[in-house]
Amino acid sequence: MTTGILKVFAMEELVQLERKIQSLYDDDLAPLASRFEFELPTSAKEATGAPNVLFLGNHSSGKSSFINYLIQSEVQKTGLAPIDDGFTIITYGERQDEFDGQTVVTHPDMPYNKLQQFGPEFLSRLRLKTHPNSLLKNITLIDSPGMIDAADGSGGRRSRGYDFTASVRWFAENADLILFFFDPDKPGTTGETLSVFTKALGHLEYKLLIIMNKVDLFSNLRDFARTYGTLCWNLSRTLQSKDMPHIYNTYLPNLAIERAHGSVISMQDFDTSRGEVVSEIQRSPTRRTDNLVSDLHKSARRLWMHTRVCQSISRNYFAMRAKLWGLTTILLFGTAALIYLIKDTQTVNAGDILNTLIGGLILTVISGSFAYWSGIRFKKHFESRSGMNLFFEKAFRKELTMSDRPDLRALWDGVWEQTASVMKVVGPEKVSKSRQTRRLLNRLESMMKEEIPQLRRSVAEYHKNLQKREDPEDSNVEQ
Ligand SMILES: Nc1nc2c(ncn2[C@@H]2O[C@H](COP(=O)(O)OP(=O)(O)O)[C@@H](O)[C@H]2O)c(=O)[nH]1
Ligand SMILES: [Mg+2]
Repeated sequence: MTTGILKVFAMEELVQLERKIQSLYDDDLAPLASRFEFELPTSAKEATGAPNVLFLGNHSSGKSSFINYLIQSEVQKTGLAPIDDGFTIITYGERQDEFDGQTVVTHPDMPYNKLQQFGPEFLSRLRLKTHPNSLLKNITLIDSPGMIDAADGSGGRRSRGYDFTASVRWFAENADLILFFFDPDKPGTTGETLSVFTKALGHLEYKLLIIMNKVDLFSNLRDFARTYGTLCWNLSRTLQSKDMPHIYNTYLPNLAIERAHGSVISMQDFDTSRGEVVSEIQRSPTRRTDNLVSDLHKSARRLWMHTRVCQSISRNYFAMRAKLWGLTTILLFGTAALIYLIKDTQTVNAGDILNTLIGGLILTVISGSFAYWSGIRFKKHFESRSGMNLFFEKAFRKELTMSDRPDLRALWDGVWEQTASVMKVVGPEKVSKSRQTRRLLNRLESMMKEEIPQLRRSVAEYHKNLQKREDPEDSNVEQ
């Protein structure tokens, strides 16, 4: 940890960066988003309060013990039997205190009123505890109930009385760091762990640390290797990212079992690993700013793609209409002009004129109906993925001909539904093409090219400086 003054100075730099991020959202993203009816994630605005560290994992994997170790106090109850069945938010307070769920979600100073959506069963198990440990001044810790093997596919809803997966998703989205605990007893994935990994943590892997805890329980290297292998195997089946995450192998020295002849495995590496986890926790304010930059980048790219596809749809729609209605108009005026020209010609009689008129009008009606039908058919594209894909390919033709661009296709995966529903409601006729819109889009592109990378560099620079300034003597936790 840094000394008091440095910490205040350091936090001030982060606050400045967060303000800058917020102003980019408000001044540049929001006006364009509202022109294109694009829903920006609200997470940037919800990110209030101290950075959050969320503890998840099997029951009795050591989550609560790790929290107690961090704040060097028995704040949370621990034990082998499942003790907690709700979430506990642990935050700074001048003295130790405890609040129930109802107070937490209705308190005007606490950023948790959205938790009401999970219902009374959830709230009756929610707690907020305050503690005077100074680590909590900058970081809020969130303990969770252990996973249970609910093989009924309800994501724990039936056995717990509330939607566990959805509540984990809420905490995970708002967390800056997620620690997922496993222990030698359960390196596998129980029904609930599987559901949490796939439904609640999808796309949040970048803030996830996997921890295999209680490694002091291994009596030999063979057991350790077998369990570690099982955990890797199970994770590779459940995690969506292709890269295997780093696994931190840790234990708590005060709880480690004493072996008569000492441990056969050297515990030194595990001590280092625990130190790394603690550093990551202490680094979570920086991580939070980094996550905010990532979120901003994600939103900017999504909005950019949505806007470009909407504009391409509108251009194609008007081009199609111009062609078909143009043809209809030419046919109509052509018929009128022909009749006007031939009406005084001696060789032409009234019957010929009538035939020309009927022929011309039939062609005009056919062309007009075709134009009308094409308009309806055009809008049918908004109802399917394959229909929308055509517009995506058109909007990004230049980029896609140069290379396959899996990054753009992956982005489109997450955007197309919103673009389709906006087009269905707003219609291609009403897409904004004003000069102001073009200016906002250019602005967005330059933000993605210059300001966002610059913000990232500032956060990295800040982190580097922080490490240099760090005073190992002034650590909160023995590592
Ligand atoms: N041997 C050993 N036991 C641990 C360790 N961490 C926690 N425990 C014990 O494991 C049990 C469950 O811990 P707890 O923190 O309640 O787990 P939680 O359900 O994940 O919150 C308790 O009896 C702890 O004393 C560890 O690193 N080594
Ligand atoms: Mg616990």
